[in-house]
Amino acid sequence: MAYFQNIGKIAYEGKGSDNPLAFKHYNPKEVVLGKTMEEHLRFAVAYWHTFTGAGSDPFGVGTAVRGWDSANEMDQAKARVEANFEFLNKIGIPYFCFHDRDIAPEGATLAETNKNLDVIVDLMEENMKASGAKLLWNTANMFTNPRFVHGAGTTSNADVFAYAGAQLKKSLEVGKRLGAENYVFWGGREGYETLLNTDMALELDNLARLLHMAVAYSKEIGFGAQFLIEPKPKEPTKHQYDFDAATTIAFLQKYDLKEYFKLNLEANHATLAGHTFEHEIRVAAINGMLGSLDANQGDLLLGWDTDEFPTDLYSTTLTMYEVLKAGGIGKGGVNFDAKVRRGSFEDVDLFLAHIAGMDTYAWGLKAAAKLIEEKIIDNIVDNRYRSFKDGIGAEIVAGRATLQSLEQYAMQNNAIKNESGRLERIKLVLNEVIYSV
Ligand code: XLS
Ligand code: NI
Ligand code: NI
Repeated sequence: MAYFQNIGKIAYEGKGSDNPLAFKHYNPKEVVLGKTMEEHLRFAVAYWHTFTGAGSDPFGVGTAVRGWDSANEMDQAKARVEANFEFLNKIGIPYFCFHDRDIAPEGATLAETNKNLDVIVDLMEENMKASGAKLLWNTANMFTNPRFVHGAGTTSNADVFAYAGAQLKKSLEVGKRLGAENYVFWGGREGYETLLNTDMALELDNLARLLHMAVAYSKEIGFGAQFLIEPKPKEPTKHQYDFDAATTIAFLQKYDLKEYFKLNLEANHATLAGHTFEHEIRVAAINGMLGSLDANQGDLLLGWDTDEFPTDLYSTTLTMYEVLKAGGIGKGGVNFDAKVRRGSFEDVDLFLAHIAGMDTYAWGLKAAAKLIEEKIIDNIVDNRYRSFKDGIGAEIVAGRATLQSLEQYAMQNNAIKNESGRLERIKLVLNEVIYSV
C-alpha cells in the first residue's frame, strides 16, 4: 500500500525551479571536491520523528493523522515499516536510523517484547533487500519506559541495570542482522537531578562497565558497526553525563574506551551546551573522534531540544567546512534527527521538511567547498599563526624552548606587536561566499 500517493520521486531541478517538491541544491550525483554530494552527505531519516512521532508536546496530543495509524500496535508497526521505505525511495535518502522501541511495541515481558521486535526486523530486512536502503545506525531506547526513571546504565537499581544490559544485547543483535554501519549510545536518562541522592562515581563506573560489555559482546558476535556516543548537556535529566564532546572524550579516555568509540554530534545538543555545532565537530576532529552527525537546529530563544529541520545556511556551511577539513564523515552520515513543527501536520510536510534540510546541507557543502578551494580560511589562519613558522615560534613548536630560553628571548624583545584579527571583514567574505554558490 502506498501512503504518499500524491507524491512522486523528488528530483533535482536546480536553482531556477519553483517546484516546492524538488531539490534546488541537492544534486546527488554532482561532484564536489572529488566526491558526489551523495557520498559526502550520506543522509538518513530518523524513524522516531518521521514515522513514530505525531506532533505531541507536553500540552497536547499529536496533530498529525497518518495513513499508518492503527488501533492495533503491531499492525501500526508494520505499516510504519512500509511508509518508511516508500518515503526513503521517494525522497532519495539512502539511510535510516531507529531506536528499538520506535519500530516495535513493548510486550508484557522482555521475551514478548523481543518477539515483537523480531517480527518487525524480519519485515525490515526484506524491505532493505528489496529497496537497497541501509541502516546508518540503530540504538536502544532506555529512557521512555518508567523502569528507567533513575537511568539505565547509571540507575540506582541493579535490576534495571540488568534489564538495560539485556535490552542492549538484543539491540546489538538487531544491528548486526540489519548490517547497521554504526551503533549509537545516547545517554537518555544517564545523568542526575540532584547530587543529594546521587553516587556520581558509581554511576559513571557502571556506565563504563555497560559500554565495555557492549564492546565485548559485539566482538563476540562479529558486529562490526562503529560505536558512537551522542553528547547532550541536559534534557531529560538536569545534568547529562555525556555533556558535550570534550566531556565525553575525557570519560572515554578515563575508562579505556576511547579506541572503541567515536562521537555522534547533534547541532541542537551543541547549542544547549553553549557551543556552536562547528565547535563540537572541531573538538571531535582534532581528537580523532568525529563519527556522525545528527542534523537539526535549535531555537536559540528556547532552552530545550526543539529538533527543528536545519535551515540555517551559516551553520550548515560551517558544519560542512569542519567535516571536509576533517577528511569527511567516514562511516557516519547526516541523520535528520529533526521533526516537523506541530503545526506542520500534513504528510507533504514530511517531504518539504527533508527537502529543506537536504538543500540547506547541499548549499552549505558547496559553500564550504569554495572556502576550501579558494583557501579563504586557510590563508587567514596560516597568516595569523605565521609567527610559529620560524624563529622563537618554531623553537616552541619543535619542543626545544624552555622557560629560560623564552626569558632570554623576551628580555631583548621589547617591542611586541599584535595584529588585528579582522573578524568583521572575514564575516562579510563568508556572506559573499555563501550567496555566490
Ligand atoms: C535526543 C537524542 C536522540 C538520539 C538517539 O535528544 O537526539 O534522539 O539521537 O537516541
Ligand atoms: Ni540525536
Ligand atoms: Ni536531540
